[in-house]
Amino acid sequence: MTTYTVINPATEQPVRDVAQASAAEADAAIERAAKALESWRAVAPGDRGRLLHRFAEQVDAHITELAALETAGSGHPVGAATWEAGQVRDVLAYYSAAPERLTGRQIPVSGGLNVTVKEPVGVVGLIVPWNFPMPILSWGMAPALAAGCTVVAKPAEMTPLTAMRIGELALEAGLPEDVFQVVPGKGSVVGQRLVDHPAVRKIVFTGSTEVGQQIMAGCARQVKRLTLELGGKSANIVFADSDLQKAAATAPSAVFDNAGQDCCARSRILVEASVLDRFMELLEPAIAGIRVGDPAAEGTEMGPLISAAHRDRVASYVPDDAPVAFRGSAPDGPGYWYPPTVLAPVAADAPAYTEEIFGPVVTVTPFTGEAEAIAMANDTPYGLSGSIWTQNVGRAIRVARGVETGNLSVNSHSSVRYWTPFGGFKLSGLGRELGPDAVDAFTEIKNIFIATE
Ligand code: TAP
Repeated sequence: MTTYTVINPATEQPVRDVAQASAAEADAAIERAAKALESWRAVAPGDRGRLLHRFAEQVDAHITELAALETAGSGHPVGAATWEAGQVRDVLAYYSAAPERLTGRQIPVSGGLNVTVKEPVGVVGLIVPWNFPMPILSWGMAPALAAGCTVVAKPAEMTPLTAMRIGELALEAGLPEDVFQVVPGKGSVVGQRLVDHPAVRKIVFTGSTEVGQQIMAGCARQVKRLTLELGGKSANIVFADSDLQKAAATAPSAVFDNAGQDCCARSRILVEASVLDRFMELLEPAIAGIRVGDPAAEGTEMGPLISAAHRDRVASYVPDDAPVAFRGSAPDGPGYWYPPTVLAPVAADAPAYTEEIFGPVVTVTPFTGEAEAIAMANDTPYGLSGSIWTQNVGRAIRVARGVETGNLSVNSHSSVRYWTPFGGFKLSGLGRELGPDAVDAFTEIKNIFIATE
């Protein structure tokens, strides 16, 4: 048996050893999920909803425990981790209402009656990244279970602890055995079995575009259903007529949430040239004011990066001759710390401007006029998130329609709400999660003609 030692990124101390599933153990979990599917899909919709609601309540009763686990195992500030655990509860509660609303249609035909029913797609394989272990687990898990699917979830190797605990809470809430299983292990082993095993009928993958492309190719072999939530390089567009104070004050949250390890990070700030200097004056204190430190301490806003290797990767975007405009602070001593860093001016072909950094590094670049702002925002293979700051409603809508991205905010840095659809354009992904239609993505429509003559 191989094990993985989860490390606390803030202290570099071991937290817990986790047994890694083998390919055979992954197969066994998938086969148990396939068996459990028959009874789970047959549970009356109201009862399935009640079980999901009990699951939500069970999570609610363990928010503090889950948050502490995430802080220790992933380095998330405890306030953020508490919010993330609360999101698992809320997503479960939201989709607990869905089973009774999974209705089909009656379609007029001659000589009979045509009805459609929504059948659960089958066993769902959920492959989760390390950056938001709890919310992203819940985004796939809750609608899949509501649709009557059974779920085998593979957490990221580095951050399995909260998913494993949520798996236990599901059983404590009364979900039948094998309806929701968490199988820790390597992507190349457990993740690959989820992609390759024919009993898995849908993959929900969140992670890098590179691995997502491999997974899509693997799913193609079996015409397996697939949702991909991938990388991003989003723009935060600030027009001269905006509330500059607010735009600058919230820009750090738009990019440095979770130490920038956020697919929605708006890591390119584009500022109308006429207000660039003023914006930079306002941004500097906002960056200096970010409270970076012990994630277990109340009030900490930014913790460490996930690993030493990831910190090295982030640092490689800021070589010694990088145009650092200003920086925030970071603790000394153990922990994978990296200070919030603002780069300006950056060349349009600089890797820091073109590639997803997934760390606390942001670039600031001027633009002139609406058309250039849209062109610059779209000059990336990604299209996940984005923000627009302007007092002109017409411009806000024009620019929002022009930017090729799945999720935008106007005069706000907020990007994800579980009751609204979420997903990407271009290399940022395929399909939408969350919102009222997410359960449909875990069903197949069956069309039945009943002759009356
Ligand atoms: P990846 O390295 O792609 O890993 C994601 C998951 O895939 C992990 O569980 C990983 O397992 C697994 N995996 C790796 N190779 C696999 C394979 N061959 N077959 C099946 N599964 C495999 O991403 P990451 O570094 O964890 O996460 C960062 C990336 O995710 C960023 O690009 C970020 O933008 C993106 N992301 C996107 C979103 C949305 S919603 N669009 C949200 C969060 C993150 P191991 O942990 O064992 O490697």
